[in-house]
Amino acid sequence: MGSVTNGNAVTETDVVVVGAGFSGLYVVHSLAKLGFNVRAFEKAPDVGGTWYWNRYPGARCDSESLTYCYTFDEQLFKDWVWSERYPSGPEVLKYLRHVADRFNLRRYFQFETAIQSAVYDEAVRRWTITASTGEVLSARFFVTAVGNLSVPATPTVPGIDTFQGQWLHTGRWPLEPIDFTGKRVAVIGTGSSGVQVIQEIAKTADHLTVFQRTPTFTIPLRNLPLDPDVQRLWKSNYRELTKKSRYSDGGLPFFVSEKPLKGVSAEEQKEGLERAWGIGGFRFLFGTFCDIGSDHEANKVAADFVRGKIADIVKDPATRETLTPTAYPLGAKRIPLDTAYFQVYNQDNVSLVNLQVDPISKMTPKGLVAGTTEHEFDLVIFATGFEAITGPLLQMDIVGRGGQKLNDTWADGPYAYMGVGVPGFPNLLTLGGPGGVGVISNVPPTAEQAVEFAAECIAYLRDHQIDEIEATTEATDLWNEHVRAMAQKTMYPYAPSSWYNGSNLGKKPRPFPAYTGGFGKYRRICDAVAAEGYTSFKTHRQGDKEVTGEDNYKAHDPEWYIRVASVPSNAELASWEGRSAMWT
Ligand code: NA7
Repeated sequence: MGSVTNGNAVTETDVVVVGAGFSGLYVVHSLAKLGFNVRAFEKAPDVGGTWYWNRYPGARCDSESLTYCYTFDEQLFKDWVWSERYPSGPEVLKYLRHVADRFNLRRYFQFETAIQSAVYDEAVRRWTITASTGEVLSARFFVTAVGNLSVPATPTVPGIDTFQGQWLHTGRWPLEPIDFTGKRVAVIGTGSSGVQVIQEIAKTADHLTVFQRTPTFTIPLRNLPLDPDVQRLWKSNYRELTKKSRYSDGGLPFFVSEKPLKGVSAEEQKEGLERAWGIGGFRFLFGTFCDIGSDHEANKVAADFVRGKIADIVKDPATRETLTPTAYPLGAKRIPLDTAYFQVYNQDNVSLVNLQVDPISKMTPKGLVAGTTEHEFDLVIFATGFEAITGPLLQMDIVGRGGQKLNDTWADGPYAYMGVGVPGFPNLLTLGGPGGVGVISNVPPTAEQAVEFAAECIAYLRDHQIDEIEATTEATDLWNEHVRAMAQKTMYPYAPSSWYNGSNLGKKPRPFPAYTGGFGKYRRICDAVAAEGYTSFKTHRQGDKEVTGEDNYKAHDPEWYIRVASVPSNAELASWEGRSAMWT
């Protein structure tokens, strides 16, 4: 449907969505099913979100395959066959393409198109959205499904343009494969991407030099071909496991220990940690002892255990010392999972540079200078991470009420009421946004919850003739306070540099941007807000002269959040399961 405004053709639609990753695909599917006109935009030539771009060798998800997929459609879950315990990047991409085909979702998307600006028109309570093609849209709702790790951060290194070799970022890897054989390669960065790519490049490069800023803890991945019996068993327990993961702390249906490490003997501590080390994955953090993430003494025992493993592997004492993290607790920074990360430093073709001693000052035609040494390379790889959380949102010029820019609103750090609504930006829904659980919980179930909350909210507003919804400053302030108080009980504030708080970009750390009370509890809070008819938001009913929602909301205090965040009863879980039928 089109109309003409001010001489320019303006396409009218109910909702504009940005992004074709896990959230984007599902929100488009959900809104279309609910009868809305949806237009969706994606910069990449196809679906996949961050998995479209992160094609570096060794790229792999560190959530297990059977948990790294949608659960909204039982048949989809049962039909798709995963090949390994953890999915490789290409396998995740193949899965998302299958989802797009299966539900015929590409028809809603315009690919290779960025949203350049979104300006809220208060007079008509709609967003005016401009795409890079020049198309202008008018939409009641603007839904961002842009992911938290999608805009790569490449440091500004003087002289980068003079380098005569090739340089790449792991988050924007070219489509054609790169052969490292016979090459002198640099990798800068030792986060999850760095650890994965280092392990691969070390296999074939003539020489690999790793430039490390902060030493990292890693936990073994223990990847394997996925046992068909395990996959069958899992699928036959689809309902039970899905329910568990939807109410779990991290979006994973695994056993979570309730036993404190400090409550058992040193032998039992060692035995529990050793067993989990053998199983691999994040169960090391959740399935061993419940106080590793909250008690500094317990954390130190687990961290010492990991440091002991590094000492067992790395032979050269100086390299071992540089690689061993000592300045922050285990889990304060996102822990990479590895296959043979520390082992590569025993190879003759791998060397390590400690950037805390020898910082990079410039790139030259031949390579780069760290400290007083010029290192020569054919290929320099930046595994330096992302402009996390805010990057993709601030790339769009989002302007709310009274000309207020999101860029300015978030100058001291990003925030959103329950991760989804920013005061001053009505009818903008930020899926997986700051203040939600997006950055610390398993992505697909988290994305499903965010989508279901947003889609149900938009449908509720339509059914109640409400044309505007906005997070209030009061409720948002209280929510932020609650989020910050919860984060103080964790190890996250003790990270020296972290993409969670933006300090990875050399900026002043911002408040921790996620709700750490657990995904299940967060879901309960969102459900309660929905059940109350979104009264903690301001709303405006069509035809009313003014925003009557002003006195319509009640700002929830932390006590309210804590109360509704109690563990659900089985009866409640069963009724939730019934409700989820609308999504299948
Ligand atoms: P991360 O986890 O942000 O890691 C980036 C790495 O690059 C990390 O080791 C950084 O050191 C290092 N880095 C960043 N900027 C620089 C500069 N300017 N100079 C030297 N080194 C630098 O990104 P990843 O892509 O590995 O992983 C992101 C997430 O994807 C991961 O957490 C999973 O959730 C999936 P630092 O530690 O900050 O000192």
